[in-house]
Amino acid sequence: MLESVQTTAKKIKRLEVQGARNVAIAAIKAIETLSRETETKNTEEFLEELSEAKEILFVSRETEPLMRNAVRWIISQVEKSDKKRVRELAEIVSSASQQFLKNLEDSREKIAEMGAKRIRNNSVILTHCHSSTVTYLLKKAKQEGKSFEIICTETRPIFQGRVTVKEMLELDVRTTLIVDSAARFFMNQADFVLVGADAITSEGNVINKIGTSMIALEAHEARTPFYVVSELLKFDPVTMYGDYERIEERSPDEIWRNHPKNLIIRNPAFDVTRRDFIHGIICEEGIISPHSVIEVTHRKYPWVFR
Ligand code: RUB
Repeated sequence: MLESVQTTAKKIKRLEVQGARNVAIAAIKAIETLSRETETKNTEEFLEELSEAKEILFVSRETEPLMRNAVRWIISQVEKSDKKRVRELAEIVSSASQQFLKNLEDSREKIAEMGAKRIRNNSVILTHCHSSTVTYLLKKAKQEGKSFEIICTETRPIFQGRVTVKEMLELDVRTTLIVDSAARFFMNQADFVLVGADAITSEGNVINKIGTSMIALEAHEARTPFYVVSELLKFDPVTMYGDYERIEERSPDEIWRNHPKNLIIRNPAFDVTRRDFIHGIICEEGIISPHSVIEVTHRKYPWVFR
């Protein structure tokens, strides 16, 4: 029964599903499919199966609190229900999943509406990696008739920048691709930087694709505003209670296949950008300072802290 969950987890691990939001959506759908097809006979077995599914999904990528918050919330709806029949519990999973997805959709819309206002005609925006939330915001600005330019880093080692580039060209946006190390060279040409997020910590620091923090430092030095575009549900509550956000380390083969023996290759997928370098977080509650992230998340999603 857990096969479909295993398949989704493999796709997430291999980056066939990429970006925090898409990872969360895939995990939610896998949980929903599992509960629709389950052969468990009672509440205990059903909850046990959901818990196993949760573990499989959580280890597929360790720096993905949006996925964890989503799956935890959906399972909590089942746990607090007084229904006893598996079919009824499965229906709860299904409606909770739909509700969560709808909330994600609404958040993305609000983020895009507010963020697009920051884009003026002829703005030049630098971005890193591929964030579906960032590209949705840019699409919104384009639909509003704004004409702007984008500079994308290629994003070694997996080249997610090429995904961004293709989406921008489809929108007919003037697009320039640069190597990651050219970000400082072009920073003075950018009006601002927009990047996505995988995780937001209780201190207001942001974890995103490796290289993001370097770009933030460069933006700071060049006095170019650096914005993070993110749903608040990327907040990770464990960081509030002492744990650090774990940073996924991926295979060295992504960097160099058939590399010389005895060579050490390190391949962290993400890095931490300190709040001091973040101009603002563009989220569903507005454009906020990283300092207020706990307060705003707590007001909007109190259950995250339970
Ligand atoms: C993707 C990445 C994205 C965030 C946000 O890394 O760092 O900026 O996940 O994306 P990877 P979104 O390619 O390793 O998944 O806005 O789509 O949630």
